[in-house]
Amino acid sequence: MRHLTATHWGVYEVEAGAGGAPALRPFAGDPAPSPIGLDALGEEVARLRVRRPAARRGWLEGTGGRRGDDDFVEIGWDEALDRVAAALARVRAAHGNEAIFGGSYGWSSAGRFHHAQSQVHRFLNAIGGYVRSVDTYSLGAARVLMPHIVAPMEELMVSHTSWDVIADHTKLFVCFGGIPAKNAQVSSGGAMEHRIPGALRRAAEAGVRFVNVSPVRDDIDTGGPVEWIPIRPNTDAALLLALAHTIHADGRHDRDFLARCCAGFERFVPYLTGAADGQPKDAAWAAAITEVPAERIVALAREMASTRTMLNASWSLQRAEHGEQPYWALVTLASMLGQIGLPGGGFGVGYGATNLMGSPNARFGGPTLNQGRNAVRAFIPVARIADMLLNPGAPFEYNGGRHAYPDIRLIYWAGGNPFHHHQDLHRLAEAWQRPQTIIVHEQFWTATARRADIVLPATTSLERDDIGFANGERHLIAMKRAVPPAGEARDDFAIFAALAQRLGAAAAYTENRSEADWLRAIYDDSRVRAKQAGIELPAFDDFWRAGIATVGARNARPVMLEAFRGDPAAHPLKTPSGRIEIFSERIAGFGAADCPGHAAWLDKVEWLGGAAARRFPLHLLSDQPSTRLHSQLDHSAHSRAGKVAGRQPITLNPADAAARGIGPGDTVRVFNDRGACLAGAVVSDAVRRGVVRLSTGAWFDPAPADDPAGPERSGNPNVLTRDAGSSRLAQGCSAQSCLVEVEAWRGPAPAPRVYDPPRFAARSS
Ligand SMILES: Nc1nc2c(c(=O)[nH]1)N[C@H]1C(S)=C(S)[C@@H](COP(=O)(O)OP(=O)(O)OC[C@H]3O[C@@H](n4cnc5c(=O)[nH]c(N)nc54)[C@H](O)[C@@H]3O)O[C@H]1N2
Ligand SMILES: Nc1nc2c(c(=O)[nH]1)N[C@H]1C(S)=C(S)[C@@H](COP(=O)(O)OP(=O)(O)OC[C@H]3O[C@@H](n4cnc5c(=O)[nH]c(N)nc54)[C@H](O)[C@@H]3O)O[C@H]1N2
Ligand SMILES: [Mo]
Repeated sequence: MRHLTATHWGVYEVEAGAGGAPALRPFAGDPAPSPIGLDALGEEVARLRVRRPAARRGWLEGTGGRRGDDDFVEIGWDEALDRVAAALARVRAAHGNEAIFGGSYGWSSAGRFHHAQSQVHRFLNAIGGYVRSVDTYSLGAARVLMPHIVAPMEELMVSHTSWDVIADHTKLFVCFGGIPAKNAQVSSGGAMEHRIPGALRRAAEAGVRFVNVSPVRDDIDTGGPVEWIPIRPNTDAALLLALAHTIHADGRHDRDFLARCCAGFERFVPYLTGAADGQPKDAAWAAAITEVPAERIVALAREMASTRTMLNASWSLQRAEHGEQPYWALVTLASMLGQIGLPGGGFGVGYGATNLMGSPNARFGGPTLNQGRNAVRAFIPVARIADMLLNPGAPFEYNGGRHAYPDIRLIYWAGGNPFHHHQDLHRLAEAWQRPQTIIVHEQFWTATARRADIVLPATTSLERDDIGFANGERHLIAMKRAVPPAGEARDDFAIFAALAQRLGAAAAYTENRSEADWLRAIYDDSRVRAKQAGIELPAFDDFWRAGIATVGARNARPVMLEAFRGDPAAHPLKTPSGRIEIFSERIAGFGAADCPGHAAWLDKVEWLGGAAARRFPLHLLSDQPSTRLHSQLDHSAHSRAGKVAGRQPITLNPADAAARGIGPGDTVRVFNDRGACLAGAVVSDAVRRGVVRLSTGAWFDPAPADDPAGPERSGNPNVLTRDAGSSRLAQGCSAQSCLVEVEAWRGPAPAPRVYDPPRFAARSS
């Protein structure tokens, strides 16, 4: 029997394979299916499952020990649930719910009911609340900046001009950071029809000229020629300012658009021309910062002003120190070009970052689990977790406000992997020793599971019923259980229901509904919202029987900000002026020197033009991995096939490799003052000189306690990245601002150990 299952990286068909065991096949309805999930039922994946509840011995026996070094002891479910409930009750009684950190950031799985982050938030709300995290690692700087100057990121993301409009109208498409089809493999909830490879090909065939401004060449593939402008990382704001300078100096800025649709242009001009600070932001100035020749900058600006031009910034640009600035500069330049709201012109913020941007499909609010109300007000910007744990009570700034870090005694994590996603992991490992109790639900023995006090085994999507839905996709998927749970794994929902029962909150958490009741309820809610948006979804039973529901493609061809451009008074933006804010009084009023009132180039701690580059002369890009989603399925055959000698590949330019005596396939040590890791060398001129690329997601595998100075062994870039906010405005993750050195590793190299299942200790008492 065939059913469908949804993952973030695509829909798969579950069929009987050899010997009758279920096997996964690509979804026939997908024009470019992703291989990421095909091995999800493989032996390599199964051997790392968490099969029984397990407790850290020092925590279980009250003898201390260190998270990360200690043994685990397997225990029964009843004891595990009793101990977790008791730990929660103890912390609430002694310190209140303000001492529980339940941010639990992470992508978890695609199904919308068993969405672990929603489940853990709903559970913690049912028992009195928790300290939450705001924003995302994806879009820390942009999510805070963009609502002040144009519109919330969520709104922009779902309203990008569609790819068919681009093919018909765009003449010049300038992307900053490519349009990586590797990233568009995924969409939160399930990329069901992978559109980007075909869309790029059709646009190129229709005559769109693509220019890629990026430290790497291979983050776009249109099947045709693409001009590559190999910019220094983190300097896009300077280039964008110089493009704006040229357009202004030529008098080709669109005065009508600036007057009708924008606010504060006249307050930005003195900075642009240098009247304010003596430094014109001209092409010669930017050439020294960006290493893009001044003539190319001037010529590109003139091309932009004379033809229908789309500008796009990858999300990576804002995951950096002062990551707000390239986004603000992009919007500023697009406003000066005056093509915002015209078919094929204006700007995009993340074409290619996931499958969503540029989708033509109808929009409606899909099924989601209501998380309830949080009675605790304290929060942190998501990437400030180590600061919070290390500095309880310390002040921090965020979006114009002053706040204090809460004093956390208990961490609850389900559906995320902080020892994947956070920066400066050695610092996080220290901060992680502070709380009394750390509880983790996991499917696999990840680095985070290995640093918990108690790990509760969670089922995978293939082991439970759920509904797959993602913004901008054409289908809802009835995800039917395909295999029995591994070992004693339970659904997150079942685990929380049992805990809520012990804590007297069962009714608040479950509303006396079973899994089946919930699936029907969240589908029916969504069906009402769909109807309001003019979309007819089948009744739940028909949907479940058919296994899929298809939402018709809408006929309209979306153009971002079209209505606003047509009549800004009738369709004002949600900014203070109702218009695009080239100067923001509000942000200027926050008084943060690292995010002034208009787009600016600001010097950085770690970039190739700064003093730090004398010791660490290579800029590390830790981009998203092509062979997996973050750390998920890193142990699968597909991800492993992408490794070099068992480690994450690092790509070096031939000149940088030769200068260090490094050849393809060599094991190298990548290091800076924060840490070191081993990686496998790939030598390619697809990365510019001075830049190395080490994609994220190799499982964190630090040297053992008996070799404290040894390097991390699987190639995890987050032992190197800097743990600092993008600015006092947004406090976003700034992983892309990181300098390193690389050297050949001579002699035998320690093999990664993290892909071996843990060995369990016996209980001493
Ligand atoms: N250096 C650097 N670091 C980065 C980035 C970067 O560009 N550079 N990117 C950042 C970005 S944008 C992001 S979004 C983050 C991603 O960081 P995360 O979202 O934390 O990474 P994942 O590996 O997807 O972690 C999800 C975890 O949830 C588990 N899981 C899946 N389904 C379930 C479930 O149903 N129940 C339970 N209990 N667990 C489940 C998986 O096994 C996995 O361990 O990383 C960030 N880190
Ligand atoms: N296969 C796969 N796809 C994914 C993910 C995954 O883990 N695996 N993660 C998903 C998630 S959670 C997110 S948030 C998105 C992230 O999407 P992005 O943040 O856009 O992804 P990255 O791969 O980090 O970067 C995109 C490109 O930007 C380039 N770049 C980096 N720094 C600079 C710079 O300073 N200037 C310029 N001009 N270019 C630069 C990089 O070299 C890279 O080629 O991806 C999503 N897609
Ligand atoms: Mo992300």
